[in-house]
Amino acid sequence: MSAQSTTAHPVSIPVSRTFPTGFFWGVATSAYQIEGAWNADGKGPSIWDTYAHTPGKIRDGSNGNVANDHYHRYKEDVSLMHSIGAKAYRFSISWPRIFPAGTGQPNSRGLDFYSRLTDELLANGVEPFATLYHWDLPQTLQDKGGWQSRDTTKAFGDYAGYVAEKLSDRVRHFFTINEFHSFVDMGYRGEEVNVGGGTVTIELAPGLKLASAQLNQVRHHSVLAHGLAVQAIRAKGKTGTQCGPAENINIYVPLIESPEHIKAAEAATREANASYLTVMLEGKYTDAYLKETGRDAPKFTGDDLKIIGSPVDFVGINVYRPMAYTLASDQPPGWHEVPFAKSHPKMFSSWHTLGPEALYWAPTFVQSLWNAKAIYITENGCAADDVLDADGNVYDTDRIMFLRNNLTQLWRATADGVPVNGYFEWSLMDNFEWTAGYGNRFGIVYVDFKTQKRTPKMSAAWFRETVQPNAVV
Ligand code: PNW
Repeated sequence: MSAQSTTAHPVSIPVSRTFPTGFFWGVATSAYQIEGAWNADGKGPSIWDTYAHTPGKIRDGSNGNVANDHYHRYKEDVSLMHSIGAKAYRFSISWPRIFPAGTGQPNSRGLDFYSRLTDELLANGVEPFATLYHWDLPQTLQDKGGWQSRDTTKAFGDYAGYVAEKLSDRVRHFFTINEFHSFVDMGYRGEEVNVGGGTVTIELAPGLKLASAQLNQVRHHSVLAHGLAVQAIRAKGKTGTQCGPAENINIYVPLIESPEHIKAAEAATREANASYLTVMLEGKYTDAYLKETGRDAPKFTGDDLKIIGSPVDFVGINVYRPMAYTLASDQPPGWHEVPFAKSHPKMFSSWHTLGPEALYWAPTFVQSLWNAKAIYITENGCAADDVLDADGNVYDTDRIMFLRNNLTQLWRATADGVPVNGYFEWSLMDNFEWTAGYGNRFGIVYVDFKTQKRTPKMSAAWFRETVQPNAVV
């Protein structure tokens, strides 16, 4: 076929898979992972400063002291967001920048940073979405028991109310807490994750190994803190300020999509999230959870449950992978988990089993189980072993494959009428990936950590070409 005939009959790409009008296409980051400036302008230490400074905790011996130096380079980073077409940005606020000791006197220089960042975002047409807790607890509070102490829940509510009061004239959406399940289960016990052919253990700060009863109490405190924050934001924020959680939902995916297996996967999902999303959205623990935990169940009052179940404006969910595939079973509890095949494909991170259908079933079940009015995909993305090519590009074919397949499944959910209002790609740029250090690159922008030079990867070009027609093709 000649070049001429190709021109005469160009391949046409039908733009049919469009997302709802006004869909927020965003990118996400978190404070400790990008800001650096760990002790600048009056900031107090957080548990992540302490943990990363402890030898042996981070795989490459690194820490977040400098990270992406975003604290000083935020203008460049916002203009990067603008250039790759992002319409929204989900960032987190570092609690110990605002309250260096967790409670008491606020530090105005800390708040000023987020105020300047917000102004810069709005000037660039990027909508700010702020997360109030992305794991960097003030060390002073950890020294008093951290999330094992009920006092921390009150301190969090007070901090949330203060930030809402100061920023809600410009920030209209707040996420209370990021990934309850991760920071509690991985931080206070360490978690074994099933992957094809084995398990990997993941730990996060503060790196404790609590027994079940104590762990369940920390879980309870995390959702109580969320509820207190929701109430504080309502009390102190401008009218119309919206808030909700950002949880990494444990999603069970039906291996075969027929009604009985779908129903089984939905029931499994509700139970698998009993201590977090289910109690926040139903205002009570499931019978099965209380029975299963028995003597180790959390201690709580009826008032606690009312606070925990405070109505939210939206449900944010982080979706990276299916927790498991399921099939219906005639044995209780009505489903059984199908282990991932040994050769089941994975992405670069040790825990990252590939299963794009999770991005269809997660919002679908959030609506069917809890009748959510609005849903945000607060994180989705993957790490890759990215290299800067001699021609200056990063050809991250694996990430583009991952995003295209995931977003096709998300589109399918919106086409079915599931109210998904936005999607935040994790992450805007390579950053400090917790215990994996700087080796696991999650960005759609490449970062040379020696020079701080940012280079958009091919996936950033792909992202822009998705945002522009508001469709995944
Ligand atoms: C999330 N898993 O963590 C966090 O919110 C981010 O800070 C982090 O950088 C990002 O995802 C990538 O890891 C996760 O085991 C940790 O499925 C573990 C899992 C998922 C997300």
